[in-house]
Amino acid sequence: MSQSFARTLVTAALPYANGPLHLGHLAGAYLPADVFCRYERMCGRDVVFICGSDEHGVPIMLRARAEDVPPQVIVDRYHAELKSGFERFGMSFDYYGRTSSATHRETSQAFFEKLAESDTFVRKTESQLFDPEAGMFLADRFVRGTCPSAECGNPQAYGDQCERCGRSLSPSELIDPRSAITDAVPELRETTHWYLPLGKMQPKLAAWFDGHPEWKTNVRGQVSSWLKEGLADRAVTRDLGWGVPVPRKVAQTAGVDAEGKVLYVWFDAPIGYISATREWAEGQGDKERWKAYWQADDTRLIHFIGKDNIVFHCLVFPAMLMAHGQYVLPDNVPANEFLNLEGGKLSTSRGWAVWVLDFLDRYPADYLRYALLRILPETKDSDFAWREMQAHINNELADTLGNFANRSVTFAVRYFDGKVPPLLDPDPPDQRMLASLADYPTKVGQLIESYRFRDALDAAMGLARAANKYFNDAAPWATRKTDMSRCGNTIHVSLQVCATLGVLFEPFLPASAARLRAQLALTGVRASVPGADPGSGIGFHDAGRPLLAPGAELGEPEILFSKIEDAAVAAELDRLQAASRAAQQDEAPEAPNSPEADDGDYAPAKSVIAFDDFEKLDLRVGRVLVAERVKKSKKLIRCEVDLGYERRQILAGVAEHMTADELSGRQVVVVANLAPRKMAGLESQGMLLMAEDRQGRLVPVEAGSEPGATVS
Ligand code: B3M
Ligand code: ZN
Repeated sequence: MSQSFARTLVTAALPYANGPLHLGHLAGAYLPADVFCRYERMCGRDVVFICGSDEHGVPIMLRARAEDVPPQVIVDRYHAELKSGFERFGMSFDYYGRTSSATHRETSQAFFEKLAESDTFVRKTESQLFDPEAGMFLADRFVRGTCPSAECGNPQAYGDQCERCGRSLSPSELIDPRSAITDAVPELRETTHWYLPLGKMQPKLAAWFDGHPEWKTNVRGQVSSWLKEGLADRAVTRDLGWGVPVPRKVAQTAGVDAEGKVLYVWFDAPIGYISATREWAEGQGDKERWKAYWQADDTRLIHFIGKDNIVFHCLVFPAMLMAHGQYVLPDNVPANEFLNLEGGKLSTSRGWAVWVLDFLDRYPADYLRYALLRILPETKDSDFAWREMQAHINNELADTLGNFANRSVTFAVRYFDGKVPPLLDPDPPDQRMLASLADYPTKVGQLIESYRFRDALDAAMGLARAANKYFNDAAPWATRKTDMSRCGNTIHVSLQVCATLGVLFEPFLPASAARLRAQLALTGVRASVPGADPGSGIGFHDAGRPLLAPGAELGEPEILFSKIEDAAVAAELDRLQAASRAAQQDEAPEAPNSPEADDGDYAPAKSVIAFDDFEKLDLRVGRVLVAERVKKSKKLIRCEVDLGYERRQILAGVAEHMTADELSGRQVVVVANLAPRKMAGLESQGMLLMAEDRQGRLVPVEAGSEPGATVS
């Protein structure tokens, strides 16, 4: 299918410049996009890979307020950090831009103007929440209140979304709203905004979407349900002091005061893909070149994103592009689901995350690439666990791929003078192994082109597995003593397999593939990074034929992958627990003056008890296996807790403080000998220890060790 396109533009979601990269980012959008682009380049196709920092939006403003610095300081810091994280991880972007650039401002203003001129928008004047103390309208996360959903009732819902039940909200829907800046009770004031009338545009969008039955099931499912619910008009401007200003010309024509009005971040951010492509073209010395990638019919546009961005990339941005009229629409939006961590939801504020730069301080990028590719959340959420990652690296990368390469090259160096032995009158297994090489590039390539990166990696690993078996069956260590020419054939074939692996693995593990090729002295493989000459060199699909000439000199053998020790895994788990504890203690305040950040009084100390009294408690480490809200109760979460020696049902009164998902997977401290109690008609067989802070927030007391361990 891809061959019918003259060029491909690939984008990966623009990360918000308000925090560092974690594994969830990579597993969602960036790693699959990188594998895809490297593969395309190796196929000699014209591909441009675009990304950049998303530098607008309320969370960035809140962070700036919390640190008492201008937002530009925040985005400068995180833009630099994101950029270097991506570089060290080995992302092969053609260009990494940022949405605070002048080109971006100009591009998004021109886009907005064009839509205004073609009467795409509707304007509405409505009452919105206004903070009289701060003197500003409270958009999105600047306001908090109680979630209007009766089942949820989260007292800390944001103006744009309730993070507990996932419902998207507008600030005026919140019950008892408070300003996140001053805690003032907001007033209603009239203000005018521009809306994208998605309701009106729905038939056209739906028809276009129906033309893409090939999209991933998870993506189609979400889009269908949005369409089924019916699209609502969306405001694309905000009253905020940070963002791309609403163009004066448009405001004037409409008779609206443009002062203090900016484009909504989700309006300008996707246009960031376009402005970054423009900046890329300029850097290439051909200012107009971006147009071919955005405006020519024979361009294929692909957006790699995480599932929380689906509606924007499959409906809102396409609607904008349609309304503009001069742009191509996305050909595919291969969104991934979420990555969890050690059974719990990833959370920056709770410190439950593995940071990319941290990881790369201790392990090579290819370990991370392999471990994540192996478990990409392609069809459903998946879980990153250190122990599993250790097993994947040790058993698969080191024992299968690395070991095969090492055996082959070392053997040739020792017994064949460091050269590729000739193939002389090969046996059927040699012939079969060699002939099978032809299938791999096609098989792996087709899987990559259908966005099945897990399967693609597994297919490539399949060759290493088959090759190990071939090597073992051929037993060159034995034939070396009895039949040197048969032994030579085995090594010849094995080295050809290594060469194929050295090309096949380039999109997945670029650094290791290069090291493997160096051991084979295999040169001339087309680069998978920008700037490769598409017409020259050994391409991806050339990997199916023998690439090494008999008699060719090899390089130095080296160990490709060293194993991860148990102690290293234990240290990582400790590190994670410690970071999570630290984060709970001084939960990164999102706004300094918010009620949350106000220090209350510490609870008074209790009177002294005898040691014997303490000894009566049977405290145990437990792992929350299942956690679910108890219907009709505001507070209770029903947990099934693994105590090692048995499984208990325990009710925890924390539903106002965390979601069931957040509780699930945690290792907690349980009072195991508390008499059973009935709550909401259910029996609670014990109690989870909770820490309550000065604002009355509860968090479970977390524990290391193993379920059933005693706490004393
Ligand atoms: N910055 C949201 C996110 O990082 C947003 C993506 C923009 S893509 C145009 O998840
Ligand atoms: Zn809610």
